[in-house]
Amino acid sequence: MNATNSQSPFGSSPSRTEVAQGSRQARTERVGGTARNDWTRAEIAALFDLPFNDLMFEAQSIHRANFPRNEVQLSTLLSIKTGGCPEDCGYCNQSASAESGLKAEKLMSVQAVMQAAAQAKDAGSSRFCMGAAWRNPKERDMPAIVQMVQGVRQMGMETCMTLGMLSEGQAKVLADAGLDYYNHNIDTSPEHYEKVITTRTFDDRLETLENVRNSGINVCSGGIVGMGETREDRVGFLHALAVLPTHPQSVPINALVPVKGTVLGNMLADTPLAKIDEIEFVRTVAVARIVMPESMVRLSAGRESMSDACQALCFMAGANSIFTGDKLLTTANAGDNADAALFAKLGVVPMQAEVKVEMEAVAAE
Ligand code: SAM
Ligand code: DTB
Ligand code: SF4
Repeated sequence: MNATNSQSPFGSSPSRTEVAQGSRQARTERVGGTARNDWTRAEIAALFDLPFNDLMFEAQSIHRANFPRNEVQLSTLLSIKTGGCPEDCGYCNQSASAESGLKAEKLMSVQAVMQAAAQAKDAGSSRFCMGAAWRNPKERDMPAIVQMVQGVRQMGMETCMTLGMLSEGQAKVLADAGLDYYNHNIDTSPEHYEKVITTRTFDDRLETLENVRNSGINVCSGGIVGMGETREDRVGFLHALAVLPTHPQSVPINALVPVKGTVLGNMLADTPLAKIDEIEFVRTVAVARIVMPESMVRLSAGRESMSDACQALCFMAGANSIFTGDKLLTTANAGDNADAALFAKLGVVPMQAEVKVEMEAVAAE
């Protein structure tokens, strides 16, 4: 089974046999063993300050030492429960306090989720990420959630869920169901955090990450750039991730998608200059790659309005995962045809799930 099939616009990716035949050494220049979690803010700030070419060289060197050079992992998102969220995240159109006009919906049926997952697999995705606009899952929702995880796994895709805060017990239930990844972002620096969200604290987020980590599920945690934060906040954001007891296995870097009716969307509409500079965005990706050398770095929301050149720089800076498809959770995404064209231009191919697992296993040795 390939990561792609005949229906995928991404064309051919290395087959399982090719992957098995090409030794890991041929695909990377060195393997793992370089992660540290004693980074200081001053060290991270110094990386941000490097001349751009030096920063890119360092990030690309670390990237190719740890990962296949020209492979990008594909994940597909599905909003399994949209809108009406009691949290007040200033960037989010799913918050009940946003005036974005988004209609609140109930949790999707397991069957409808399976249909969407089958389509994602056909389009070449190796991971299916299911997101719910909840503060936290209720106990009554857990049986359906467990069935969704089991069903998607049976299709041969990796599973990821993002359902808000998770208790120790709920993390265990999801781990037992076979969940591969749980996404819970710290979003920004501890200092900037309270300017964006008031209904749950930065420490609440760290507690959920601890529950997930202790359950054995892989942690996916990152944040958003372009929310009016300072360079110092971007340093503090990456520092908070880099000093976790274990680096998140996956680090999504989102560029704010400004949605009218949200606090931050309105703010950006009033002050267009506040939009993040693309070079500063690429620097953030590069520093993430350097300080978390063995983590997958995902170029997440915001690609739809990003030039091919900016995305190419992000891949050069060490991003090696994207969300595919026309839609993220509720907002537009670049789309498979645009992505396939970009991959062809760059000579990039979809990463196979088993390659990534193999790399992670070696890094952990
Ligand atoms: N409700 C759950 C939670 O917040 O934990 C899961 C879904 S939530 C939409 C997942 C993440 O998507 C957020 O933590 C945030 O980092 C990102 N996100 C949400 N809206 C965004 C936007 N407009 N632009 C960029 N990233 C966004
Ligand atoms: C993440 O860091 N980005 C994704 C995923 N994790 C769940 C979500 C992006 C959402 C962008 C806004 C939307 O489409 O609703
Ligand atoms: Fe709710 Fe998640 Fe949106 Fe925050 S980011 S308002 S928790 S859906």
